[in-house]
Amino acid sequence: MSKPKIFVARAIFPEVISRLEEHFEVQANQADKAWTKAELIAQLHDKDGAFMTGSDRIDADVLAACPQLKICSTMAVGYNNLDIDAMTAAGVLATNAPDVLTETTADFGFALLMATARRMTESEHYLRAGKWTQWSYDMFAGADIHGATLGILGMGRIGQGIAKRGALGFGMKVIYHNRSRLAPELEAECKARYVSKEELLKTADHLVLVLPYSAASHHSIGAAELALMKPSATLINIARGGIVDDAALAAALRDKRIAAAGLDVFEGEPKVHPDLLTVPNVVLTPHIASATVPTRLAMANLATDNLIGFFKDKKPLTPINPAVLAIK
Ligand code: 8YV
Repeated sequence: MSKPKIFVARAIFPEVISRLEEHFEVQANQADKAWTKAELIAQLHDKDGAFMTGSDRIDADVLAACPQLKICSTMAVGYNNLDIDAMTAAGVLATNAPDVLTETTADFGFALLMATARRMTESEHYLRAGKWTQWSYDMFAGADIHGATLGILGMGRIGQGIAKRGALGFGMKVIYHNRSRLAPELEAECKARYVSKEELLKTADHLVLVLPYSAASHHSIGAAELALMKPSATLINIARGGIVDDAALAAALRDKRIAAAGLDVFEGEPKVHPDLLTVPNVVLTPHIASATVPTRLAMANLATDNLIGFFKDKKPLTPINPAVLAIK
C-alpha cells in the first residue's frame, strides 16, 4: 500500500522530517518559503495531510481546491489560522499542539513582564548608544514585580502557569478574568481571585493577556480599556495579534497613559505597527514565547504524532474538531 502524502508547510527539525518519512511520502519545505494562498494550494492539492505552523492559513478556498486533504496538524496551541467550521464542513480534521508548550510560554510571559517593568531593553539601548555617563537616582526606575497585583486576562493552561509563577515565586496578588471561572481547587492552586474585566483593568499593576484570538476577542484591549488602566501599569501580550488595538496602544504608550508594554505578538505580524517602533517604553519580541529547542521539538513531535495516529487508526492525540472522526 502506498504511503499517505504529507505536505510540511514550513522548515522544521531534520529529525522530524525523518520521522515523518518513516510513515509518509513527504514533501518538505526546508528552504522555509512562506506561501501565498495560490502557492499553498499548488503544494497541497494532491496531498492527504498537512503539517502546519501557526503562520499558514487554511480557509474554505484552500479546502475547496484540495479535495484529497483529510487532516491539518498544526504545531501550535493557537489555531485561529485554521477555519475550523469550514474544515468540519469539508470533513477535514484539525489537530493542534497543546500542553507541551505551557511552561515554556509561561516562563517567557514572565520574562517579558520583568523586562518591561524593569525597562531592560530601553536601558540596554541607552547603554549601547554610549549615553551612560553617570549614575542617577531615577535612571530607568521602573515598577516592582514582587508584591504587585498581577492581572491575567484568559486563564487557560498558560495563564495558570503565569499565575503560579507570580503568586508562588514573587508573592504577587493574582486576579484574573476569563470567559468561565476556574474550579475552586484550581483557583486555590493558582492563588488567583476571579474579578470582572473592568476590575481587572482598573486594579492590575501588570496585566498579562493569554486569551485565544477569535472574532469575539478582537481588540479586547483598545483605547477604552487602556483608559481604565493605571498610568503606572504594564501590559503584556503573548497571546495573539489583534487582541490588542496596536494603534491605540502605541498612542497610550506615547502619551504615558500606561507606563509600558511588552509585546510578542502583533496585528498583521510579521509587520509591526510603525508607531510601536517609535515609542521607547515598549519591549518588542518576534513571536518567540514558545521558542526553546526542547519545546519546539516537542510541539513538532506532537504534530507528527497526530498525523501518525490519524492515518494509522483514526486516533490523533489532540483533535480540535473530533466530530469529523465520527463521520469518517
Ligand atoms: C508558535 C504559538 O510559535 O502555539 C502557538 O499558538 O503562537 C506559538 O507557540 C507558532 O504558532 C508555532 O507554529
